[in-house]
Formats: sequence, C-alpha cells, structure tokens
Amino acid sequence: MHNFEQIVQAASAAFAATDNPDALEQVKAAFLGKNGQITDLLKGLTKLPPEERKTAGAAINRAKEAVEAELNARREAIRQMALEARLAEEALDVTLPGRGQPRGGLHPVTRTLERIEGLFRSIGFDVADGPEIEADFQNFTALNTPADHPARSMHDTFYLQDETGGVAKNVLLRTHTSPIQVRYMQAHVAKYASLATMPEIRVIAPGRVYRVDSDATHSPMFHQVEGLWIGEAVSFADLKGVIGDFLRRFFESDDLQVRFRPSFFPFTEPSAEIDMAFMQGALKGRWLEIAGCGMVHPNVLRHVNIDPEKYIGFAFGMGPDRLTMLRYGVNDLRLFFDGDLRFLRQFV
Ligand code: 2NM
Repeated sequence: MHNFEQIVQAASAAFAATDNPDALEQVKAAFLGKNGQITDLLKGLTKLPPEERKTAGAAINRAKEAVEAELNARREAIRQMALEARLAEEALDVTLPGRGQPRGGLHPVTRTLERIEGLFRSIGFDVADGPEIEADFQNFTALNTPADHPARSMHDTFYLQDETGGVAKNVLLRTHTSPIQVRYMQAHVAKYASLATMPEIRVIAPGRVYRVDSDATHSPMFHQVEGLWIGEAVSFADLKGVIGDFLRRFFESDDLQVRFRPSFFPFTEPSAEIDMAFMQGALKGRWLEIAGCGMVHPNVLRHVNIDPEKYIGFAFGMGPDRLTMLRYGVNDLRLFFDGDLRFLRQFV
C-alpha cells in the first residue's frame, strides 16, 4: 500500500515538472506505458498467491486511476497555460485609435487639365488622347518639320533604343501633343471618306510630353494642351475669340488683356505667340507668354489627306503647368513633379 502511494506521488511530481504535451506523454510512459511502474505491478499480480490477488489488484487499480487522474489534471493545466500564453501574445488593444482612411486628391496640374477640358467641351470641342511613344511621322513629318530641324536632334528629343541597343530613329517620346491631333485628323478623314463634305474638326489634345531639358522652369516631362478647329471658313478672328474667351473663363476675370505677337512654327502659317496680362493682383500689367498658335499650315493638312483648298483652320498649344503656376501663384515648376505631399496637399 505504502509503495502505491509513493508511485502516485512520484507520478504527480513528474507530471508537474513538465510544461508541454510532448514531455508529459514521455513521462506518462514511465508509469502507464508497456514497461511503466503501474504496468509492472499489474504483471506482478500473477506471482502472488491467489487469495491475495483480489485486494492487491484492486489497490493497484486505484493507484492506476489516481495516476490517470493526475495525468488528466496536468494535461488540462498545460492546455490552459498554453491558451493563456497565446491570449497574452495575441492581445489586441481595442482602445488604440484607428489608422484612418486619408482622402486622396487630384494633382494641381490634373485639376487644371480637367478645368481646361470642361471649358473647351462647353464650346463643342472633343477631348482626344494618344500614345506617349510616337512615330517620327506623326510627331514631326506630318507637322511640316523638316529632317534637319533642330527639334529632331538627340539633344532635344528622347529617342527609344532598337533591338541592338542603337537609336531607333523612328520611335520617340512625343515632344508635343500635336501627334494626337494628327491621328485625330487621320481617323476623322477615314471615318467621313464617303462624304462630299466632312464635319468640322474641333478637338483639344491634353497630355504629357517629353523634351531633353531640365532647370527651374523646364522639366524633361511636362504637359501640353493643344487645340484644333478645322472647317470651311475658320478664321484667325475665330482663334482670337476662342482664346480670349478661354483665358477670361479660366482665370475668372473679365478684364484680362490678350495680345497676339507674330512668331514662327513649322506647322502654322501665319503663326503667333499669345501674351496675356492681369489688370489686378501681384502680376498686374505684366505681359506673360501663355501659348503659341496659328493657322494650320497647308502641308500639315496635305499630310493627313485634307484638301487645303477646301478646309482651313487654326491650332494652338499651351502649357497647363505654367497656367497652374499662374493660377495658384507657384514660382518653381519642379515643385509639381517632386512628389512632396506637404506641397501637393495644399491644392486638395
Ligand atoms: C502650338 C502652336 C501652334 C499645333 C498645330 C497642330 C496641328 F496638329 F494641328 F498641326 N496642333 N497644335 C500648334 C500650333 C501648337 O504649340 C505652341
């Protein structure tokens, strides 16, 4: 009897010394396994005289049940410890403030582009876009820009590489959005080929353009919006009306001054620079160069199969980056493209 009590106490102490299920099962084997102490006692019963077996057997079984009860208690205690450790480790502090969902906003130049698009849509212009990687024909040739024009040099234009790593002469990053207009005119002509007279073309082409140029007022990537109106009787007077109206609506000012200065572009003849001056505010009375324009050169129309004897029109190009600087009073173009949220957030 005394011996059985000791075994139960030894088992209890051995179980208590374990702190994980695997170790506990190992220790269990020493008492209840095939060669465990309790199992050995049961095997020993056969050596006892028959009259002693019953009481001894009952006592061993009580000891066995006691060891099993200790084992189960320890199993449960280990399970509880593991659960508590896991709960402590995975604890959530539900009192922490949330991460929030900060609201995004449009880039100031994007806002300018949307504003320009809205104003031109309101007077019947379509808005078109096209590829930023362009072909030589749409970017230069169709725009009456001769092969030896400096704009075509590698100093001014980003050319792409061909398969051998050399310069692909025909593939470049568009240097203006005029190729959008060239493609638009080509598609328009194809669409209305069966008609004796095609409908007018009224379209603006906003987008990113690329030139080899970088300083406080030039970024190698910048934006342009070009406009085009082609019909049977579209005049320079229409051009002046459209531009003057646009600028007054864009800057929300009825007393803007606008002037046209003679200039040159390969794709227009005659050509002009457009200047404007505010009549009040910090820039009051200062003439600001704002856009270029002109009557579309007959050669441009010929390149897209439009008869210059029948159709005539104007085109213009302006820089929405600069318009954004003027509208918001920003003096360094690079701020728009550095991606500093402290700057950009001011416009949301
Ligand atoms: C400008 C100035 C003058 C222009 C010409 C064309 C096209 F495709 F119709 F020929 N699009 N834009 C143009 C004309 C652009 O930017 C200063």
